[in-house]
Formats: sequence, C-alpha cells, structure tokens
Amino acid sequence: MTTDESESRPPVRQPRPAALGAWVALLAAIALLSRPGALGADPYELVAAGDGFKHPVQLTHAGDGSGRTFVVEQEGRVLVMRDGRPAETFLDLRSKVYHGGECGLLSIAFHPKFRENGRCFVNYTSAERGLDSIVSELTVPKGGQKAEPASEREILRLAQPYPNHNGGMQLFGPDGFLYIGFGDGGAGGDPHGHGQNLGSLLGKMLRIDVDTRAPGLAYGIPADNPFVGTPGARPEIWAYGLRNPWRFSFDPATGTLWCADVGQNRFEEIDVIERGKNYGWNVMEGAHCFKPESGCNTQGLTLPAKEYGRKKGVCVTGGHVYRGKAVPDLAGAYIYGDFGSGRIWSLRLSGGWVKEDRELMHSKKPISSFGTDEAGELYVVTYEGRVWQLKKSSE
Ligand SMILES: [Ca+2]
Repeated sequence: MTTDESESRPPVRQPRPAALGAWVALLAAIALLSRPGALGADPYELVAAGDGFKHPVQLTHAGDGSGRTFVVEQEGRVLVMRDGRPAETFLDLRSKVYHGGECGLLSIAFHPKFRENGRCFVNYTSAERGLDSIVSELTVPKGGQKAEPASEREILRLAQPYPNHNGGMQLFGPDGFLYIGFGDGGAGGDPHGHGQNLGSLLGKMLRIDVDTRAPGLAYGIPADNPFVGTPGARPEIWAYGLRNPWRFSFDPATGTLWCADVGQNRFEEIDVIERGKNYGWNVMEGAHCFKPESGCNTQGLTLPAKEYGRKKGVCVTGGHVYRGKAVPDLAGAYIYGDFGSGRIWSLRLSGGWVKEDRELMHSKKPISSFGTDEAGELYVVTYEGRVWQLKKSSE
C-alpha cells in the first residue's frame, strides 16, 4: 500500500512502515502547530470503534445476517471484532503467509451465498516458492464458526517479481463473480511493462467465476469478459493499466466499481472501473504522461475520475460509496483517504465529471483501509491497530 521510489529492488525488500510512521508523526506535529484550534472544527469525526489489532488491512462483513464484523491482520489472521476488541479467530493462516511491507494476508471475500455454503476466499503472499500471490478458497464446516485451514484449495497463483504492488483486494461483484486486483508486480515505474501487457495478470483487475471451472483452471471464465478470444490476452482480465489497486469497492446501490490506484511519485488516482478499459499505467500516472514524460500516446486510455498530488498525500486508500444511515449527508458519496497524510475526502460524480470533491477531515492517521459493516456503516482502519467509525461531529 505504500508508494515507493523509482529504483528497482531485489526481493525481498522490507517495507517502510517505520519510515512512514515517522513521516506521519512529523506531519501530525506540523498540522497541530499550524492549526488554529478553535476555528473550523471538522464537521465529521472518527469515533474509536476498535483496538488491539496487529497491522489491520481490511474490515468487512460476511453478508450472512450474523452481524459479524471481520478484521484482517496482515500477518495472516482474520478476527471477529466484538465490542471493539478482537473476539474470535475466524481464520489463522499465519504459518502460510509471508508478511511485511506490502506482503501478507491482504483480503478476504465471502461468497454471496456464504450463509449456505460457508465458502470464503483469501488473497495472500506466500514465500513458499519464491514470492507468489495466492488466491485460495476455504470453507466453514456446516454449523461451524471458523474457516477450516485444512480446507484450503488454491485457485490462482501468480509469481510476483518484486515484493511491492501486490494489490490483493478481492470481492464479489453484484454479478456474483469474484473481482481480484493485482498490482504491476512492483519495483518502480513498472519495469517489465505489465500494466499494458494483456498477456500478464499483473497490473489488472480480474473477474473470475468461482462456481464453475474452465478446462485446466480452478475457476471459470465469465463468457462476457472483454478479452475472451483475444489472442495473447488472458481471459481473466476485466480492466487493465493499473499500478497498485490496493483497495476497491462496489457501490451497493448502483454496482459502480470504484478503485483507488496508488501512484508512483506524483499523482494518486481514483478510477471508475469499467469493462475492458485501459487505465493508463505505465504510459500515464494519473492524468499525466509517465512514459515518455511528455507527448505520450493517450489514445484509448481512460483518465482518472479524480487525482491528487503530493500536497494532499502520498498513497491513496480506496473507500466506499456511503450507503449507511448514521451520516445522511454523505449518502451516495464515495469516501476515500490517504495512508500517508490521513486526509479523508468525499467525491461525487455526475456523468463522469466531478460534482463534489470535499475534504472531510485531516485525520493524520495511517489509513490502511475503509470498510463497512452489515448495516452499511463506514469504518476507517488504521495500520497501527485501530478501527474508527466515521460520524458527524457531535457538537
Ligand atoms: Ca491510471
């Protein structure tokens, strides 16, 4: 989830949470000093909702009517949060997960019929054979409350050339297919050109069918995937030209797929992902030429719905279109933030154009993820171990 400089690094690089942490602390100190305390209190606040997690990177629910909220720890556990604390272990894959930096257990997705079939899907980094991203399925035994580690069935394995930009988010769309985001493979600048290479799963949004199996695959290919039948292209691809789609989500009301794509050195971006589109990387970073630096060929590329530069943040974290009840004035707005600066914004589009673009707060927290509970309320997950609920300020 971190941004990085442009040099290549050999595997396995340890990331920079410490450096980022110091940077965030410095930013916080500067912001406190320069802020006239009494003036312009934020209209929104983050209310403490959970604590005691180790490097949490996702918060989600199972959609099974149980009301459970799950928190994914990068080291390899999925915990049920109750009364603001880690209450039960839903899944422990720590013995299989290679973690650190941008590696680790990066997400869990519950099958749309999880309540009936107990199937869930994880995305994690394994060091078992070099450095691989693994998508696998696990099952909760009938009547059980936990995913059984022995039930693990590997669905997809993708060799990672570098330890960063693993993407790692996956979730089911309203169409029942599993969407998986993979980054460009890492290093800096996409040295192997994965983003634009339709023969690679790196730098892509994938769409697969976990309820069927195509010949030779552990999953099915939806017939209307855009590159089915295109010579040299992987049929799993739904959209391409992504750098590191760390977090994305579907608007539960409209089905729109919102994705935050982490930038290189200059621009962070928000994309609305649509079938078969090319989101530009590494020809473009945001709405600007990257390779070459000027005069790049932008034909056929889809520009971000929104971008921001280094004055606002360094590493975008995708959020959700708010469909909860606690903050009515945010209904229908896409809420997202930045891992480095802790700023949180709302964005509304109309006909593809930005209609509203508002900073809700400058939290100064290392936002690793946003998540929703079963009621649609929005939470902010911060990397140092906490969960917060976004609410209207109480005053
Ligand atoms: Ca782009």
